Amino acid sequence: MTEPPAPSTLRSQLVSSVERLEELLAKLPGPIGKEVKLRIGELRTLLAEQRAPRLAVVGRRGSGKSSLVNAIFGAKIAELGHERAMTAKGEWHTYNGALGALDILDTRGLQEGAPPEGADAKASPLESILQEVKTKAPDIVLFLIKASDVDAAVDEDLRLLSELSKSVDGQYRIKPPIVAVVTHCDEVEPKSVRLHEAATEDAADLAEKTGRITRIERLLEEKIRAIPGLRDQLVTVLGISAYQSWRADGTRRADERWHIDELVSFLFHELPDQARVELARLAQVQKLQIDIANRLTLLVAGICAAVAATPIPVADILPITALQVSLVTAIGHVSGRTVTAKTAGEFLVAMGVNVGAGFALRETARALVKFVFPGGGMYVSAAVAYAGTMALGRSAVAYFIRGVSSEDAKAAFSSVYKSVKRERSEKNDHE
Ligand SMILES: Nc1nc2c(ncn2[C@@H]2O[C@H](COP(=O)(O)OP(=O)(O)O)[C@@H](O)[C@H]2O)c(=O)[nH]1
Ligand SMILES: [Mg+2]
Repeated sequence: MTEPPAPSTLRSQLVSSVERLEELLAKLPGPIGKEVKLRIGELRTLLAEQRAPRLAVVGRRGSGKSSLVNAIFGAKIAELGHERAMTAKGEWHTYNGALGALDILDTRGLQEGAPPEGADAKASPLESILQEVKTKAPDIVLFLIKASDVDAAVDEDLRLLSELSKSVDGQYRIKPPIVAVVTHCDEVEPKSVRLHEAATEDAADLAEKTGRITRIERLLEEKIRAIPGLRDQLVTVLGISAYQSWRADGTRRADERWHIDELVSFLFHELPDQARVELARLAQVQKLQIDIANRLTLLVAGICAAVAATPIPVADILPITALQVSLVTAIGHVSGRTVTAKTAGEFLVAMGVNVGAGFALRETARALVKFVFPGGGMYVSAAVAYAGTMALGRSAVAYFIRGVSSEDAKAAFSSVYKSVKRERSEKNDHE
């Protein structure tokens, strides 16, 4: 068995496939080249320029900042501060999970008692945070507050939020989106009602609890919208539970998370493209992974169709096939799996390309030309290239993200191929 390649190796494979595309682009004439160029630009941003999402997290000690990081990863990545403030300094820290990384600016609360160990006693919390904003701009500012604190004075917390936002605007000329998070919602009355097991709870009790949570969300929203500097940046106010508990041996004892996927979806939509693949992958939110995979599929299918419409010899069609292999690799990557070009080639074989054991990718690519481009002549119609790529993308989503069997993925391939091809041909007949 060979070791799976490191994420950085996979990333560089994605980068080189985008670069190969750019070389191919140089061979395409006029107007087609321009459209393809736009699509490649998008692919480059999504795949080749990937980076960790940068989140500034504002909230008092104990509001659940570290827990939220763990809730997004679904694993114990950040240390919880049960007794003392664990967060030493308000500074950027990269949390690395098995499937990706988050860049977190974890602030310490403004009204801390004893400064945490290692904290710079001279710099005020606000100063140290503003200092960190100079090194990197956050993509999103998260404001965390316990459900039971929303009623009390939150002015100090909102002042910090305001200063942080002003500082980002002043330095980068961007007003960062703000996502307000009401934490510890599981502890809202009636306490015994379990949000994470809502289906088995008494409906009236559950409604009472969620009703209370909604009122807390609205109250916080009013307070934030009352501040002119924050009003327009507020994306949403969302109640969550981030509670997870681990035993000393590292195994998880309890998972009482609630609304974390919803929160991750809000973050996803506010992030720049460069950071979206990373979030969808590390947070394992299927819907977002499918969103990205479908977008990649459309982009690559469009490029393949444009290339097929250009009269170029079959030798140049091979790079298209390599691109389709890259599409499968990229979809595998988004799903959180390690999919090399070889594995992707094997997937294509499983989709119906019959080659002998011990094939080289190059052989697969040749076989594919016949398969994806039935008839396999010198020229391939745009409709066929488009339908083949769409079918590959959809079957890769079914297999790698939804986790269906390879038989079902193959069935998806055939049905998508047929229907897209029919649509495309009809469309062309009417043009
Ligand atoms: N019940 C409940 N406890 C939480 C939640 N979020 C955090 N906690 C607990 O609150 C305490 C402080 O959390 P922590 O993440 O360290 O807060 P931080 O100081 O803001 O980083 C820990 O004991 C957590 O287990 C939540 O949503 N529900
Ligand atoms: Mg903490």
